[in-house]
Amino acid sequence: MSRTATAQTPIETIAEGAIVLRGFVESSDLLPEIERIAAAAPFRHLRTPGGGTMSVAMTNCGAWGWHSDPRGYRYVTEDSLTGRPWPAMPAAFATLARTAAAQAGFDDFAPDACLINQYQTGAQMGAHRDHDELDMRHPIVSVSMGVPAVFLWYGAKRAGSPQRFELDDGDVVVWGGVARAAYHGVRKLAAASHLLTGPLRYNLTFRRAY
Ligand code: MD3
Ligand code: FE
Repeated sequence: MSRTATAQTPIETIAEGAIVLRGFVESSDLLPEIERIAAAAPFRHLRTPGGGTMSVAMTNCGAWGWHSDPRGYRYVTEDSLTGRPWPAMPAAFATLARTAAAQAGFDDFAPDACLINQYQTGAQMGAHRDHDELDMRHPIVSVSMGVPAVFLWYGAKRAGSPQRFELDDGDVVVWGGVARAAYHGVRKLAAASHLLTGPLRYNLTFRRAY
């Protein structure tokens, strides 16, 4: 693991193309926005093409929202629960994503989608790649809040035993270049309590879908 000191943020490289900005955000600034978004577009457990139901509950903000149902995975402009457009992406969210991406050398990142994942105790995300976006040259910025999780990094192939990294409250990761296409997942969330979120973990992923 390498560390590059900058004036503001220590940058860790966890894999080629993937940098972690530890404690880059104050989750108390973001959680009220998440509550506001969830009041308009509630968290829900999406169904998958394979016939299952995701253990992670999801909602979105921004022009496009990630959606899964028995027909497949795709980005949609309307929330199927409410029939309304997704809540707008707060300006502070877009600025945070742009600033974090710039730290990794991606200038002018302009996300048009923000998936909000809510993990309860025992929720997990199996190994997958994010490839529903049109232009994979754009990075993805992820923000972790609340209870820490163990992130699993498989790399170019799903096979083999993954590397593990802890993602804590306030950590931001920028995934670009060769890391953008890597397989990754999240281990079953352990029972724990965070001052601001209780037993929950939240993760924001900022993407450029179109
Ligand atoms: C690596 N979310 O929503 S964030 C997802 O913690 C997702 O909720 C996880 O994977 C979570 O798709 C992991 C870290 C992350 C996000 C996107 C990536 C890692 C990534 C895209 C490419 C490679
Ligand atoms: Fe992912």
